[in-house]
Amino acid sequence: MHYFVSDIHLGSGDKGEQRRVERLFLDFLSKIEADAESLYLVGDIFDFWFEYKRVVPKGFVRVLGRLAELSDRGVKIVMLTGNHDMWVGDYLTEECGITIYTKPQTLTIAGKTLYVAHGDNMNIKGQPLLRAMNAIFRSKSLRWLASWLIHPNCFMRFGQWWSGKSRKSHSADYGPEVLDFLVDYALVYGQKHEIDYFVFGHLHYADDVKSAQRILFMGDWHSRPSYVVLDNNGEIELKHYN
Ligand SMILES: [Mn+2]
Repeated sequence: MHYFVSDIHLGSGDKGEQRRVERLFLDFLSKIEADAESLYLVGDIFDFWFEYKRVVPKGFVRVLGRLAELSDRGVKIVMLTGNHDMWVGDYLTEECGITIYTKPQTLTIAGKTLYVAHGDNMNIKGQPLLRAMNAIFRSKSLRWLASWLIHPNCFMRFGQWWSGKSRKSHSADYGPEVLDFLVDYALVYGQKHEIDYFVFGHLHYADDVKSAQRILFMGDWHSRPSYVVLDNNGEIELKHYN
């Protein structure tokens, strides 16, 4: 079996909430370990991650330990970074055996072709502010400069504040219309490429869209935990997790 999750946002909320979500995710990892061949972490696993050459953020040790253990046992673990954790370096690869991708991927799994992406930085042509922010956040030289100029305590404080702000923009009640821009993206992309399934996170709204393309959206783990599972016959399903 092949599992996909996104938007765990580890480290967000107060201490109690952080621990609750961490335990929920650990519980999930225990349940899937019996039959998991691979696990895809589709972005925003951490609410804020910025890595220096010799410094990483505090916290999440249980999850990191568990992921390392799964990887040591032969489960393939892949992370596609999200807008909250795009600044990972080599730590998660070296310590936990996780393969990191910073861009959307077309993957062949169980005989199917999947297009897997967090979902940020896509279909934003008409949004100059968002595009500018993306260019700044993704700039390798700015990231390098920041890591030499800004003390980790300052950067973490800023990042955690920024992440909280960004996340609150998700917390309003909204419906499936929030998915439209990624559905549009998939419909256009699917006309030119042979894709069996699209898998996205980012919008914190779980849904299984069955139109001209099959597009699965995973929700966030603070309000509506869900995941996607692909079996070895190539059947895919969105599941809720409580
Ligand atoms: Mn998110």
